[in-house]
Amino acid sequence: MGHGRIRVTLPAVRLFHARRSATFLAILAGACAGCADGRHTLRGENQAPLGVLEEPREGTTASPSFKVRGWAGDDRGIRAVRVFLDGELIGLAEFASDRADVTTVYPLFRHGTDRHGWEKTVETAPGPHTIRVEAVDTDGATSDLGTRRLVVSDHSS
Ligand SMILES: [Ca+2]
Repeated sequence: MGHGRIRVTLPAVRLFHARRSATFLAILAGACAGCADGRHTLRGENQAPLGVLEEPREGTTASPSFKVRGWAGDDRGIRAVRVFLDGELIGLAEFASDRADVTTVYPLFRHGTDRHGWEKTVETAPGPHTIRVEAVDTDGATSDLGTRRLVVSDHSS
């Protein structure tokens, strides 16, 4: 008594998989932190975003001002590409370049444009740093696009 444990029986789980009604999922989302912040993609058939952090490469040496670059796409659309420096959100990347190579492989991501290449200029102090990038789709689902460790040198190159 008083453990606060919830018992889920197998028939209930089967019912969940059998009936993915919007109402039922809304109730479930309210009870699940992962659903509420978009880490899970249980709502309907939305797919989590896809993409790659292409630059910088792992272990590289960069100048105090360097570019973070990659691409992102989604079945319904990308809302934002978030850039984290040493675990802190420092801003959003901008969609700055056309990536027909991406839309050729993933026509579903096109949404009338090839502009799926994103970039952000990062300025930071010399020393070791970690860059992490994640994409958020229009439904709020997030995907990790990659993490890179690099060393920032004390002079521009
Ligand atoms: Ca999506």
